Amino acid sequence: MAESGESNKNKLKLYSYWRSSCSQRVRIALNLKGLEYEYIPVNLLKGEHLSPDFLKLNPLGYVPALVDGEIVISDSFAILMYLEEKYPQHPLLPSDLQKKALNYQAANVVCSSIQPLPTQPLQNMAVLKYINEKVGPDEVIPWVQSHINKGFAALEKLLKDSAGKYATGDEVSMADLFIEPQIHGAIKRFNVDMTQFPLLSRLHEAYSELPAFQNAMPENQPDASPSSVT
Ligand SMILES: N[C@@H](CCC(=O)N[C@@H](CS)C(=O)NCC(=O)O)C(=O)O
Repeated sequence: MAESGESNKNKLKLYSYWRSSCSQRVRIALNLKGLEYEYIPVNLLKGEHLSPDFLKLNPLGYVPALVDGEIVISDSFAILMYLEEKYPQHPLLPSDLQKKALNYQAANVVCSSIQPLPTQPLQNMAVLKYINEKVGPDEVIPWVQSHINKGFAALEKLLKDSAGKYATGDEVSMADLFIEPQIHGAIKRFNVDMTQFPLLSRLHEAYSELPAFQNAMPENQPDASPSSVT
């Protein structure tokens, strides 16, 4: 059904790239909260994130960016915190302070310790390109794997006493939104041996059964290009 101009204007807009893990975690949150959004693809391989129009949304030139009316937010953590306050349905943070802190910690293990190294497909493309050219193409995968392994080993220890069905209990929470896209990239792109990580493997299995996670998967996005090599 065609939408009226007015309802389209009010709809959330997500600037996303199918394979971006940062975009994936926001897609999961939008799905969990039952928020409809317009998906606006930004092709990183074509450099669309560096276009003058996109740089107006995020001067750093990274996806994702969320537009909610007049409000523009361009960092996945900030977007999740914003969504959590503005759309409190399906809370992403437990009220228990210790569990809440654990969620922040797990999220930051992924986005500050693992990801910037860079260990995500298309994360810090310039750094991957630099390693490829200056150190050698055969070094990229082992180097990335070693950093993912270190972060995953830390997550296994961090979550061992709190995990239930999901990372910090029996409800999906923010930690899960960071963990799943990282595991997905580790398996699909970097051939990480997940048998070393039984807890994360179990969580990955549990996420695969949830529609909010399934619909957010890279391969289920409108701009997905399965033939793409990066
Ligand atoms: N801290 C940012 C990082 C965003 C980010 O690194 N996005 C990647 C995709 S996952 C990107 O746009 N990379 C483009 C590039 O490296 O040029 C967030 O969490 O949103």
